[in-house]
Amino acid sequence: MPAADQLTLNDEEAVNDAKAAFDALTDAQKALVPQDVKNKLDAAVAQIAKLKQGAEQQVKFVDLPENAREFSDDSQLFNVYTVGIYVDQLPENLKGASEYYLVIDKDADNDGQKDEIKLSPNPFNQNLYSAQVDATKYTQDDVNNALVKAVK
Ligand SMILES: [Ca+2]
Repeated sequence: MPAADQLTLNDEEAVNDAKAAFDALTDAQKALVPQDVKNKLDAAVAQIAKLKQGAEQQVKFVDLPENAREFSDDSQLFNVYTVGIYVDQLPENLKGASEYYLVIDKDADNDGQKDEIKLSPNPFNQNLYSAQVDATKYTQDDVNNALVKAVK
């Protein structure tokens, strides 16, 4: 097993197996396991949890529950899509953030980074965060496949 800071989510199964094997030991057997091995296992378990949390804080827009997202194609009239998320309907790990962004896998502004569009709280409904996405730069698929990023 690699050191904790070298772990990736590909190591999740190996870490879980190691943890399960350790947990299956009797207390007497556990006492015989050197402390540095226990520390390494604890660090690995914590690191995997951290990696998972990081990964889960970004969910594809289209993968959000249906009542947590709103998409309105206003491209005919205004050349925009209106995109919204309902915070109280989001998966637990996305709730309670101070800022939400739509991360689109395109670089229309040519800054070398994926484009991030900030979703702003609606002044009349704090539960709704929304943005108008430029339909001349992005397709509906771009929006559906965009990641909703929560910044705590
Ligand atoms: Ca960009």
